[in-house]
Amino acid sequence: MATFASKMVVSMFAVVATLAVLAPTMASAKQYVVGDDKGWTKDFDYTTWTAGKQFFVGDSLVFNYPAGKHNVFKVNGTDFMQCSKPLVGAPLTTGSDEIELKTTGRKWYICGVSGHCATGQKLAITVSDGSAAPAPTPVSPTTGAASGSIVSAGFAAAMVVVGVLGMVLF
Ligand SMILES: *[C@@H]1O[C@H](CO)[C@@H](O)[C@H](O)[C@H]1NC(C)=O
Ligand SMILES: [Cu+2]
Repeated sequence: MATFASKMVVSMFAVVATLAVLAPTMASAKQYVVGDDKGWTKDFDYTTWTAGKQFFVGDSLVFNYPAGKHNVFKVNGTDFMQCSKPLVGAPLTTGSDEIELKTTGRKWYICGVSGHCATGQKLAITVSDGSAAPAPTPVSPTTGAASGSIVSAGFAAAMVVVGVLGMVLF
């Protein structure tokens, strides 16, 4: 026969397991201020700034700069390398331009003010699929990045079933 305490334990299993399923999808989107305190400026090494950062779909970039001094063009890899403005399309110019990363892949941005890109005012990032992110799931029996979340979701779902059964049976 079940005590109140054992029912509590079983219920908590269900709660924890449910959270384990939901946690990866609740992973909050990050907002990256490009260049941090320095913002979007000339003579800055944005390659160093991106080092160690992982960008996922849903995250966003914010380009901060004094409006009028700089701008933000989204360009392709060729234009990025050559620091050339795109033939079509207008730049962002507000001085606090937020760009949501909606798709995966390589993304390139440059300042279109003459000469600025050549000093380093250019940003290249790679955006990954958020669902492939290695999710920190403490109940996961494996540490595999891609399979881990699937395995842990299955494991958590099983724990929910166990939890519900437990509550019904005892
Ligand atoms: C990059 O964009 C420019 C226009 O800004 C275009 O002329 C060029 O063909 C593009 N290159 C690639 C590889 O798509
Ligand atoms: Cu500039």
